[in-house]
Amino acid sequence: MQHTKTLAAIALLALASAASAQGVETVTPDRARANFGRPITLAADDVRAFPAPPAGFADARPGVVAGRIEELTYSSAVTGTQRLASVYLPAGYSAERRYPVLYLLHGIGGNQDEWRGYVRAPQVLDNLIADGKALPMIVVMPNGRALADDRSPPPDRVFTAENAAGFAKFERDLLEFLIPAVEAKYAALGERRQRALAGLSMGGGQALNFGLAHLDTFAWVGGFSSAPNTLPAAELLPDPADTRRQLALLYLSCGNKDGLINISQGVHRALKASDIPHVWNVDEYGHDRDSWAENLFHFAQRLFR
Ligand code: FER
Repeated sequence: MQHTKTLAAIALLALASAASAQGVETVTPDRARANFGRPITLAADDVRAFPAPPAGFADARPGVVAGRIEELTYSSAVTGTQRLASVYLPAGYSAERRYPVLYLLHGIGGNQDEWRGYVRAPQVLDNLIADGKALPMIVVMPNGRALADDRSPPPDRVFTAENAAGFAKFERDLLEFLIPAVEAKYAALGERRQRALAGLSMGGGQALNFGLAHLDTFAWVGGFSSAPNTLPAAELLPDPADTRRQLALLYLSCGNKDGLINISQGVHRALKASDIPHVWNVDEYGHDRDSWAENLFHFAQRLFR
């Protein structure tokens, strides 16, 4: 028994040092609990950037034509499997036109259904597009866990190194397999100014890590309540002048009751120190869909302008 424990401790240490070589901490259930429970210290500029959306902004509204959701299947050499993504096509979608594309990434326990189900992204977009406040766009909601078994894990396996590793492996899946599949099947504009990458929590960390590393692919990047998989600022911003030149929009948000807010605060402060223009929106929510639906509302209106 003692031996097993020692081996387990050695394995954990090895994993932890491998992860810290990449600058991010290995997730364990205890660490995640501690991270969510971190003390919150708010600075003077940790405030809302925009007024709250109107009541009902995330509800289906009578008279508003809804977009439709399709399931996209694509094959990935990263996982060696056929993978699924949910794709939102705006009302009136026509292959005679071409649309910008927002890639929207879920959290550590979620999958391709989290944004459309739990967060209500389609209703938010339907209303914004109907009101002329957002441009008609395609929204791709993939499964960001690039593992052969990419099902949402049972609760006791969510905060494991294996699950977190799938989120890092998604970088290549996204760039080499998902984006080409989307652009082959849909009437997508295939230019960096017409591609956005955003996500919530684990997906927020992915969006910052992958988006800022591939500004040749994405000009618009958003991290909502980004998780500890977010790379340290020095790795996110190795060349601030180049980041400043290429970014159309960098959008950061977090709730002021979210124990992970220190991650976003760190990115915001580094951006400020490097004079990189960005949106910093701190609302009154915790780590939950109220914050994510509202921030999608604010972010989507500013895209592709
Ligand atoms: C962690 C705490 C939370 C962590 C990830 C999360 C990688 C992700 C939460 C989410 O996606 O909701 O320590 O480490």
